[in-house]
Amino acid sequence: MYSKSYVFFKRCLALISAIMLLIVSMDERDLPDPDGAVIVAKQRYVLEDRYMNNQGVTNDGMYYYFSGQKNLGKADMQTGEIFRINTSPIPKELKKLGCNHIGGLSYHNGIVYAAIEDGPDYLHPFIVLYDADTLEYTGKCYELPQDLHTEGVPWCAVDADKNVLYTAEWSNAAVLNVFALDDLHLIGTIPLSAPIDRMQGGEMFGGKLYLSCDEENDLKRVFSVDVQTGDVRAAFIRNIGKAFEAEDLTVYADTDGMPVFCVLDRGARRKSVNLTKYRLV
Ligand SMILES: [Ca+2]
Repeated sequence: MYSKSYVFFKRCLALISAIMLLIVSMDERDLPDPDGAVIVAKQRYVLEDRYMNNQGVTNDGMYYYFSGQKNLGKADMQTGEIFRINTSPIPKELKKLGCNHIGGLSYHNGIVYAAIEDGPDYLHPFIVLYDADTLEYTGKCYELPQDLHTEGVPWCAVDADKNVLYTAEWSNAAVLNVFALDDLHLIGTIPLSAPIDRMQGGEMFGGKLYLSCDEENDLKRVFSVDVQTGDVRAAFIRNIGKAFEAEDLTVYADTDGMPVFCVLDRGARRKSVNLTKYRLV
């Protein structure tokens, strides 16, 4: 049996949460529509939930995996509810090196690949592997070449078809870095047809790498990269405004096999974290 005070506390929390969700939805009511895509759903996270998922997102078709700066979370894709968290996932040996920030995530074959960096020094970029079931550290982590990640490693994306993982410089990246998925050794680089700035996260779908970029304008476009040729295109324009900070994205196939893009943003004045779902038009 729960005590009366606990029940009262939970009811107060639910009420505050409902009020916050109302305020946030009012703040966002005048946002313009996206170009090249339509919004099909939006999940808003407020109060303590927004600390669990303000950096990274990936999915396995059934669950979302989220990162905050210092934690991991797992949520049901049907409800969006976060039901499992790991509040101390950064391995001790990485903390000793100054690693303090979990960025973008990418799921493959029961493993969540996490980009972890050591700001503001950015001397030790790592990819750390977590058990997707438990969110616990698997004991496997790989330090990446620092000269290819001079501003840290804000994201990573697994390409299961090619058995590789991609990263890039955060600012004005001219190439994608390509690592073997088995042991994360550097295979090479893919020159991009145009530099991409402020990349916050990515995911593969249909042979293309899709990237969420925190552009310093109101567009906040999602770009696609053909990983065969390095050809860069704007996939769609989100039009969410400078007040939002674009974070990682993930993609899944709908019942017709078409992509659904789920993009994380920190909302205006960071009152919420939004997971917005888009379909291409
Ligand atoms: Ca991702």
